[in-house]
Amino acid sequence: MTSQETKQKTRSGFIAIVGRPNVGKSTLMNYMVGQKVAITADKPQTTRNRIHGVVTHENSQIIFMDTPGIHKPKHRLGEHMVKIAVQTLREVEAVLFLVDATMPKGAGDEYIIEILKDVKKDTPIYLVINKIDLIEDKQKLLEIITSYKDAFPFTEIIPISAVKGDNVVRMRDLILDLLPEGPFYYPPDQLTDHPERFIVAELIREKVLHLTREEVPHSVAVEVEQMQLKEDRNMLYIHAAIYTERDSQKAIIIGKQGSVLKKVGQMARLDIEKLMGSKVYLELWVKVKADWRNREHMLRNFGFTEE
Ligand SMILES: Nc1nc2c(ncn2[C@@H]2O[C@H](COP(=O)(O)OP(=O)(O)OP(=O)(O)O)[C@@H](O)[C@H]2O)c(=O)[nH]1
Ligand SMILES: [Mg+2]
Repeated sequence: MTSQETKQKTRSGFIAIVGRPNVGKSTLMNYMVGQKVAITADKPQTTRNRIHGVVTHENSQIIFMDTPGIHKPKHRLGEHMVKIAVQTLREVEAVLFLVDATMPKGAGDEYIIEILKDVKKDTPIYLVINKIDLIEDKQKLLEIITSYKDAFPFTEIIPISAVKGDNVVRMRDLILDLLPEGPFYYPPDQLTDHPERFIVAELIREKVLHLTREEVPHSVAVEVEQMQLKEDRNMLYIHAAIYTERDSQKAIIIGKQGSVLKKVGQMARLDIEKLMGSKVYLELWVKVKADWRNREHMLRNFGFTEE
């Protein structure tokens, strides 16, 4: 083999990121990718789909698969979400099982560990202890490590901070080392599998998540109905509908004299402009679709299909 041929060999692999809701899976993936490809929020069940985050480094490509947090589902949407997460474990090069350093190992984590026992033999499974920036007493970290060590033979235990980036590059390098020879699945400049339309809808949903509380954020789905670039004015026109389940939730999302909806629009517009690199005109509607999270055809319509 000539040195030229050696040089052109590429390596690649799919890496699953799983864990309970709110532990920082999407934050970690965004940090790795270097751009927001998945929305994040200080609320459980933010991510609802599997989202690829592509990291191309020299002759290697890692495809991270961010997944919905594994939880006890209360409606069909939740069932879909958990199914997606569990299915992701089937064909991957390695698994990152993320936990929150500020929380002791609970029943939810133990449930996931049981699922991990069914992962194909010889697949490296890393325990990634996230949010270590919030831990002052290092003894606490040791206690967490011990409690997990006894529960499963993890390939390695890696404490990180996905927000600060502590230890994240080291973890990326560990993953790069285990990639087998394989093709690039994405062009090197592509960062995610979802179209811009999906990310736009997610960014709008993220703002609703940030600005509302309790059941309201979870009752929301966003559909981009129209997205059109008016070349002459270098302006992207976007019409999107925010679906919710009840009139009372609709009223909260709109807010007094439209104040909440206005804020959602302003914040989302800034993010979308950053993403698209053009000026954005964003028009939002709030609509009610009773019990959509339990209605199969609505779920399909919003893109929560079996894969
Ligand atoms: N302090 C601190 N906060 C973090 C860290 N990583 C994530 N967070 C915060 O934790 C919250 C949840 O983060 P997400 O990335 O949305 O969590 P997730 O695991 O994707 O959640 P789901 O999609 O609901 O399953 C957000 O408020 C993040 O800013 C970290 O390393 N340190
Ligand atoms: Mg997430």
